[in-house]
Amino acid sequence: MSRKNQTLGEFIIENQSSFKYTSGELSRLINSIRLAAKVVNHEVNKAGLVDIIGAAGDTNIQGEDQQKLDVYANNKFIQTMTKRNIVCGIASEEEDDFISINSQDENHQNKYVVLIDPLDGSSNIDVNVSVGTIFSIYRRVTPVGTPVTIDDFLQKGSQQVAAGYVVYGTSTMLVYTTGDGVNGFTLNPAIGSFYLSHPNMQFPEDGKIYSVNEGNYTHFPQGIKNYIKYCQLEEGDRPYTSRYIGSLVSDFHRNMIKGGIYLYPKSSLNSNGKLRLLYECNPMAFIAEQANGKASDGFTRIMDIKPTELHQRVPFICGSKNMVEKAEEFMRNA
Ligand code: AHM
Ligand code: MG
Repeated sequence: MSRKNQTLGEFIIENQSSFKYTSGELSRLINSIRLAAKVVNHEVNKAGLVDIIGAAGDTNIQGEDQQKLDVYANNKFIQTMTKRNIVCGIASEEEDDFISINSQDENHQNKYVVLIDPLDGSSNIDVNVSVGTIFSIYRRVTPVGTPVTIDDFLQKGSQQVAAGYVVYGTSTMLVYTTGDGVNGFTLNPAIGSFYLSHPNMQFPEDGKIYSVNEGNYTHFPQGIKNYIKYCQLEEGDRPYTSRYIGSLVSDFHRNMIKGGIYLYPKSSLNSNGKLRLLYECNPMAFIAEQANGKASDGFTRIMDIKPTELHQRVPFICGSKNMVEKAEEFMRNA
């Protein structure tokens, strides 16, 4: 039973038994993400002090090299999950190839692989706008005790056992699902604990917000152009409001709370859109579906797409169910 104000640590322990594979391994993994998220949060919050403590590439007063925040976040998440010896493989948006952990040790019994976008929307850091971390967890498909292979990572989103994000916003929140609904935890920075603040999060079935980079309008497919015009039309509860932060996690988070749709379509500039299937779209799609929302590439359910490469990009339409279905209708009829 979850209760408001419960800490994330308590919640993880109490809900461990409701998870169908109850070895405790997944709980340890989520715990390690929680710890790394706190450290990254601390660093992200200092970003505005760059003129005071030194920019990326500088050496700080303790003689340490200052890293770019996305590099820092990447290292921190990878280190935390590697050191605690709880995953067998990691793939990151920041790395060219996947990382196999303890591949030489045949006693290594870990079952999970993690795919992570350590700091999404990082171009927003310099202007003090929210950024996020996105993660996605699968059970390996190759035998335990052997080195992981690409097949462990190229699984359909529907195979995810957990997914979540951290939003470093006005408050820092960790939101995740293990396939049994979506819960959101807010960090109390004074104490350093995440508390259950948003139990059982749900997308409203309808919404009034659309989030898309309209600067690319002329390059969009006709179906998307028509849908955008539909959002702007004065009829019924329309026009909708346009809100686009340019930080997927924040745009998604707001739309889940208020009701809305996020679109990153393909265009004549990017033939598959911009967002990565494995690090961004699948985890957000899993969370969306667990929160009664929907995620599609315009025609196909995101989590049904069979990935063919680690850094694959796909068009992404995600949010309140009725809004996503309406956008799909425009795509079909264009
Ligand atoms: P990144 O992984 O390089 O940070 O890019 C992903 C981000 C998303 O968070 C955001 O929604 C999108 O890129 C914004 O892109 P654009 O500036 O093209 O609208
Ligand atoms: Mg990203």
